[in-house]
Amino acid sequence: MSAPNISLTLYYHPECPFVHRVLTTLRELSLPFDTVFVDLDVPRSADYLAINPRGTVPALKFSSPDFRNGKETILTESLAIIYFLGNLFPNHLLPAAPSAGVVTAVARTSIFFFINAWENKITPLFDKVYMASFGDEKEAKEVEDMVVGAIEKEIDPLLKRQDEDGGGAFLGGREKFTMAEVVAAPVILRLFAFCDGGLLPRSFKANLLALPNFGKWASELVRNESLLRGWDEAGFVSGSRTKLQEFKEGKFRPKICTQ
Ligand SMILES: N[C@@H](CCC(=O)N[C@@H](CS)C(=O)NCC(=O)O)C(=O)O
Repeated sequence: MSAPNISLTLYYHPECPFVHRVLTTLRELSLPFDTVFVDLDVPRSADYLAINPRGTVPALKFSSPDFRNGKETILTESLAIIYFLGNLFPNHLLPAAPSAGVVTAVARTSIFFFINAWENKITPLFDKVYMASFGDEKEAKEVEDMVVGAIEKEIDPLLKRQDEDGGGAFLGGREKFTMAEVVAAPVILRLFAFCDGGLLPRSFKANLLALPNFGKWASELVRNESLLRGWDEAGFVSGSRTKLQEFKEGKFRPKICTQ
């Protein structure tokens, strides 16, 4: 089965890692979509709050003749949006539907387990990573130890190769991204960019890459074409450096991505 007849509009901001999950999913699935930019530096308009009362991006508007006679429907929250997209038709991000039996059920469950661990144990730490790039060396080192420790404990064991796995780089030894990679990749990309750009210690990236399973996985992950399309690493780093300078001069208060 191929992609259904559906029209998709993504409300986005280019720097947002949660939006980046949705963009990566749309590209992995080769789904056409329109975009609407949402300015996060100003209060959200009444029009946007009608779309997403939380005021956050991403939000996805869709319509299809197959659903409510083509009436427009809104989805919010990155995990809900990518889950919806991943269920539109059979694809590599989620193994085929549960009717396929125990093997497929286990495969889907391992992806769900990974996403659950990432969202509960790792995503909340990234506000601290962002703040550490504005802080001093001691603070950066503390955050490095905390994040590397959490990834080693919660994530690295989930990436250990099992007997039944394939030989590819991604979860379950797959050759292509699953939804687990889609969820984690945008913040790993940003964290590595901060380290390479001198906004966080280089040891932070080196220690993550030294983890037995996470290291190889993450180094393959950040090469994915759907993830990198339109990604302006130099612009991201220089924009962050400017904000850091403004922060040090007391002119800028960082806005924190809320969950
Ligand atoms: N849990 C949400 C988080 C979305 C989020 O925090 N987006 C940030 C941008 S990265 C945002 O819209 N911030 C604006 C605000 O909090 O006012 C998701 O997964 O979609």
